[in-house]
Amino acid sequence: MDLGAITKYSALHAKPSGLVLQYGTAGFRTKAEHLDHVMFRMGLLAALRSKQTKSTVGVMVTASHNPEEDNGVKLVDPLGEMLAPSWEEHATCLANAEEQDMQRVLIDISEKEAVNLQQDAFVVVGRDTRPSSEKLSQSVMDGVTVLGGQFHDYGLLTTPQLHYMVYCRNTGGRYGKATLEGYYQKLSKAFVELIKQASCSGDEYRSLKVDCANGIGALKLREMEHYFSQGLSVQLFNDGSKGKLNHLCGADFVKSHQKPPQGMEIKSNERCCSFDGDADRIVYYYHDADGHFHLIDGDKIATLISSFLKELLMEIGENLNIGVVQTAYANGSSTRYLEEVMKVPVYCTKTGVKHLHHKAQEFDIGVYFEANGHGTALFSTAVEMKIKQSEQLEEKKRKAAKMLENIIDLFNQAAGDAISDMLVIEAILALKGLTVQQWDALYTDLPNRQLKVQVADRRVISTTNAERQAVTPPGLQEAINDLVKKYKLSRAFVRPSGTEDVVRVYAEADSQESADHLAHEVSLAVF
Ligand code: NG1
Ligand code: ZN
Repeated sequence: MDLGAITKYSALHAKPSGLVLQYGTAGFRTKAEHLDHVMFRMGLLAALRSKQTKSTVGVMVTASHNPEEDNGVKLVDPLGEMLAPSWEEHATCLANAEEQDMQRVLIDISEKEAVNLQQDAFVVVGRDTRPSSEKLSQSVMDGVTVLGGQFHDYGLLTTPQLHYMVYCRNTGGRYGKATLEGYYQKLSKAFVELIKQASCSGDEYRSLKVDCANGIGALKLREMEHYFSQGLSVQLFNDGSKGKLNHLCGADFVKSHQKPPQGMEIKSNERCCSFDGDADRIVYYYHDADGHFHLIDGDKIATLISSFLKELLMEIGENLNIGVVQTAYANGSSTRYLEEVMKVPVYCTKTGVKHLHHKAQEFDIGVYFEANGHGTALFSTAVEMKIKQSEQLEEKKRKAAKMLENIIDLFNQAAGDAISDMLVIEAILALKGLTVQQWDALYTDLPNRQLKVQVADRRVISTTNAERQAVTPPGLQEAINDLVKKYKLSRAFVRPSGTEDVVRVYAEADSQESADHLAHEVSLAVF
C-alpha cells in the first residue's frame, strides 16, 4: 500500500468531519453532496475485496427510487450478489473514519480479512442518470487506482446490468458475455424463442406501456427494444426527456401510493408497468372498465412466475423442488394462495434482497420477490443438468425442458431486474394466454397500509421472526397484539427502515378502513 498516495488522494476527497453514515439495506444513501469521500473510500474497499476474493467486484452509483438530489453506492460481490455482511461493517467503519484515522482503518480491514495487498484488483463501475453520478463514480475509480487496482467504467447502466456484468466476468463467460450487447442478445434471444411457442400471440400481447421513472431504464430499454421487437412493442413514458427522476412516477411511487404514475395515459384494460429509478424493481397495473386502478405487485408477479415454473417441472416429470421467498410485507392473500392453492412452500426472510436471495439458493428453483417488485428466480445446477439430459425425453417433455431452458436464460440470476422480469412476465402471459385481468384475479389482495413514523432513535426498535415481531422496546409487541385483535383478517408489524431515518408500520385487514385505522393505531404505539 502506498500510504503517501492514499493520504494525498484522500485529502482531495475529504470527509466532512462529524458526518456518520451506515451501509444499510442498499448500501450508502444520502444527499449527493455528502458522498464524495464515501465514493473514494468505497473504491478503496472494492479494490481490497477484489484482492481478497481474486475476482472482479462491482460498484454501482445510484440511489434507486430516492429523489434526484440523493445518491448512493453499493458494492457487488463476485457472484453478482450483495456484499458479504462482515464487509458491510468494514464499509461503515471506513466511510465514517475521520480523515486522520482513515489509513489505520484501511490497514485494519486488510489485516482482519487477510488481504494479500500484492494481489491484482479489478473493479467494474456503473452509474445511473442522476446529475451527480458521473463525478461520484469518478471518485470511486480514484479510490481503486490509489490501491493499485484496475477498473472498467461501464458508464450508464441499470443496477441489475452491473450485477450481470460482475457475474459474467467471474464465471468465465459461461453465464453470458460481460457487455451490454451480450446482455441484450442473451435476454432477447430467449424471449423471442419463448414467444414463438405461444399459440395465442394476438395483438393484446404485443404491446406494453412502460413508465421508466425518468431514469436509466428508459435509456437501456430504448437501446434494447429493437432486439426483441418481433415479440413485443414497448411504449415508453417518463423517459427522462421532461420530468424529474422518480418524481410522481416509477415503481416505488405507484406501489406506495397505489395509483398510476403521472405522465401516462391509460385506457381501460391496457397492460402497464413501472420501473424504479435504477430499473431493479417492476410493478404492473391497469384500469378496469369502471376506471378503477388495479395494482399487480411483486407478490402477484412471484405467484405468476412460480405457478408457471411449477407446471413446467410437472410436465418434465422431474422431482425437483421449488420454493417462494417473501418478506413480512407480502400480502397475506398471496402467502395463503401460494401455500393452500398452489401447494408451493413459502418462506419469509428479513427485508432486503440479499436475505431473500440467500434463502432462494436453497431450492432447485427459488423464486423471490419483495412486495415492492424487486425479485428474480434462481436455478440450481441440478435443474441445468436435467435440461441437458432432456434430449432423450419424449417430445412433450422435451418441449417443456426447452421452454425452461429459455426461461432460465431470460432471468437475471444475479439480481432482481425490471427489464428481465418484464420480459419473463410478458412471455408467460403470452404462453398461458392470460390477460392482465385474469392474472390479477388469481387472488384478491387484502387491503393494507404502510406508514412511516419519525422517532428520535429508530434503533430502539429491534425485531425477530423475520421482522414480524418487535423485541424492544418492552411492551410494544403486546400493544400491537392487542390492536390487531380488534380487526378481522388483520396483521401488523413495525421495523426500523434500513434506508431512511424512519420506522415503518405495516397493517392489513379485511377492509381498507380497518387497515388504515390499524396502521394509525400501531404508529401511535411506536412513540
Ligand atoms: P427499508 O428502508 O429497509 O424498508 C426499502 C424497501 C426494501 C428494499 C430496500 C432497498 C420496503 C418496505 N422496503 O428498505 O424492500 O427494497 O428499500 O431498496 O419496500
Ligand atoms: Zn432500485
